[in-house]
Amino acid sequence: MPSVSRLCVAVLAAGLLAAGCASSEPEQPAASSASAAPGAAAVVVPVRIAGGTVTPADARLEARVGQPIEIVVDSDAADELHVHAEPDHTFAVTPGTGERFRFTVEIPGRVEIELHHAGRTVATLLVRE
Ligand SMILES: [Cu+2]
Repeated sequence: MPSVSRLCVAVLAAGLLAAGCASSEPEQPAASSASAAPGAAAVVVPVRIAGGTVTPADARLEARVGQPIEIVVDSDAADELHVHAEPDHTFAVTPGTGERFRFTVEIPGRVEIELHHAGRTVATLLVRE
């Protein structure tokens, strides 16, 4: 959705990364403890786009700073995944099954994962130190 993309750019330009495209809630400080060990198991987020329906819808997930996060996409349409981390990540989704996108988050906080063409928030990660 172009208007969402533009809003997103505006939000990014304003430096309000943790607030996401569609939300202005204050960021919650994360409780501090040990960081994820190198080689920690990935948080896997299965995403499905079929006939214009996206699942999941804003799933709530937790991860550690530095822990790999892997989004596995089955889709019948092209889209754009946007991860609202600092720095943010944008991945091009192409139609197909088992497409994998992997990233890590280095700054604790709330990270929204959005599909910009579908205009949906797929998941929100709570990333702790
Ligand atoms: Cu976005």
